[in-house]
Amino acid sequence: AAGADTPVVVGGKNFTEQLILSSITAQYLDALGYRTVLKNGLGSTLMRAAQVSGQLDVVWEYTGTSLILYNHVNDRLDAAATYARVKTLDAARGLVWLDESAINNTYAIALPRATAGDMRTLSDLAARIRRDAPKTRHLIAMDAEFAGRSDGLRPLLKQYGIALRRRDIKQMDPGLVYTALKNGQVMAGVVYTTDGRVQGFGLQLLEDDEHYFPAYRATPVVRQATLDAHPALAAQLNALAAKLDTPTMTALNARVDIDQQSIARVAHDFLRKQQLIS
Ligand code: PBE
Repeated sequence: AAGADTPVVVGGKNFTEQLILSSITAQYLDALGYRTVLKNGLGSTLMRAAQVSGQLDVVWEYTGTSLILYNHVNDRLDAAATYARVKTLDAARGLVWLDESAINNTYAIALPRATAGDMRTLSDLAARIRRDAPKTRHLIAMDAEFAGRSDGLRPLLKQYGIALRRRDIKQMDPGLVYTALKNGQVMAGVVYTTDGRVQGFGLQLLEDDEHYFPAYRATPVVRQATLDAHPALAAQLNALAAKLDTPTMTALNARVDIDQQSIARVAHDFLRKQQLIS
């Protein structure tokens, strides 16, 4: 049975922000005296399944991801209602949404600033693709997860009336999207708005003027059984979530992807600076 000495397993996905958040969490809990195990590098669906089945105790999940991808709710709710709904729905699976951080990491379509011209919105992009000659290629880079997600590519194209050819969709590892944009190998790419390379590589984000994407607030999600075994854990993780917002997270992401510092060091420096560890 789970007890106070049972290790706390911290999960994470397979992109920079998630590697940092899971490392921060594991180092923080270690310093507080927990035994922790770190299991990151997972895709969203796998991470979710692993937590539901009890293999992961603590993860950072995004509100909109849980609403649409895991809980199959397709209504577009505001940020507060999205959080409230996933908190209620996940409670039924024994998962507790702690306090939301102020990190909103949404998807966006980006172009190199030099080639964006006067395009500012996704509607501008749709108009441009419609206007181009039928033979024009419109290569768009994205990770495989986005290409298949129910809050991802297909419904986005439908909502904006964009007709993309299958051969124009270039799937790659999440981090390679930024390289492809930087090197001009694609016209556009699907990026994460808190990624340090948006600013670092001079990318122009197109505004989601039809409000397709939900709020994606990063929040610690913990199994109820884990909270029962560790009564102080919820307050400790809430104290951590309170220190994180979009500018802070974006700066941490940039230290890894632009300044090439190690995940572990960036995580450690953050915890020290916030006086969460000594
Ligand atoms: N996101 C954007 C995705 C990847 C980055 C936070 C919406 C997710 O992990 O759910």
